[in-house]
Amino acid sequence: MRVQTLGQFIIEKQTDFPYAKGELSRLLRDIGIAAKIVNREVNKAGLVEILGETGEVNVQGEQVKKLDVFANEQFISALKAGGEVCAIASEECEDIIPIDTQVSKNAKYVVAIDPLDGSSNIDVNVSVGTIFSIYRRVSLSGPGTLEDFMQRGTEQIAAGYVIYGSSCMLVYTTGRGVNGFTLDPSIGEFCLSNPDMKTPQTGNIYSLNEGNYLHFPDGVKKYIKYCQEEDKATDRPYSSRYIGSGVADIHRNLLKGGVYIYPTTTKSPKGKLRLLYECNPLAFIVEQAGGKATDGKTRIMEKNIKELHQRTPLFIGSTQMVDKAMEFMQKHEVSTL
Ligand code: AHM
Ligand code: MG
Repeated sequence: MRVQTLGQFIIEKQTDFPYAKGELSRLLRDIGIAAKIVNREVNKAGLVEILGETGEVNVQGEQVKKLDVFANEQFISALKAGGEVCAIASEECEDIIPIDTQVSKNAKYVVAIDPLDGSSNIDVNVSVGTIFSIYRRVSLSGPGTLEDFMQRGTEQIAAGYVIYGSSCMLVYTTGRGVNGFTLDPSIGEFCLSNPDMKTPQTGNIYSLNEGNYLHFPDGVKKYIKYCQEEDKATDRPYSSRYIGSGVADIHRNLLKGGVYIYPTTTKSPKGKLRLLYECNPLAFIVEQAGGKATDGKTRIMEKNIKELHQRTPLFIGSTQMVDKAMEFMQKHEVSTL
């Protein structure tokens, strides 16, 4: 079988965008390169202390960094050096990072990124991820502005995630289906492994942090009970699977069918996850794979965005399962959304 690398695939797909001059392709390539570097560090995370003690990670005289800080710096510097973006928004940074370099003078795009999602899993050898979202700028020239990021999810030009798991995968969409690439460490390239990914319309996995049960809206509580009921026709009870690493949970559900829910809780009345660089890109991918993403009421990608780090509840996954959960939300609405 012919192996197709991410680079080759991107070049072939460039003809899908006759008006584009290759900037988006280069931008995706830059993200792929940063992802490989982050993957290298994630893979040796367990050695950090040992290597740190002997000073070996500090050959460049650098301090041993926490992985999320490292990932943030890698993506920012890859995007800055690539010259295709005029601003970056990151979960790690309070404000946007406007880019004002000679190479980015004519940059058309902005990138919103969660450099290392699933941070509670970093130190325990469990999958973490990166999520990214690309928009065309709305400001006219110069460094990008906050306004460039205040666009609805439906305006995304491309979105993707990287999962640093038992293997490293990059999954992305430009609005023409979803393709997945697995890193072949022997050649150091992402190779097309999951072309035109489609998610099942239904499944038997539900993923949410049940520890928060008492703080969930009634609709979610009732839906959980529905998932646990015995019913042959719908293959219930469903399995409960929750890694606590959004990319990993949603990636698994994308492949196998399932629903991931992060609802409002009394502790987080607006939900926990961020609209711009977590929910919108994941929603774009899942929708492109034939699934659905809402906040329990409204389609995620149609939500208005007013703040960079805006939170939202999230119901995402197989269409029929999201619809069912929303049915429960509507029936037991007390309106916390
Ligand atoms: P993070 O960006 O601080 O890592 O938070 C996002 C993560 C998701 O990956 C995950 O699904 C969720 O938060 C887990 O939250 P909780 O520990 O509250 O269940
Ligand atoms: Mg995150």
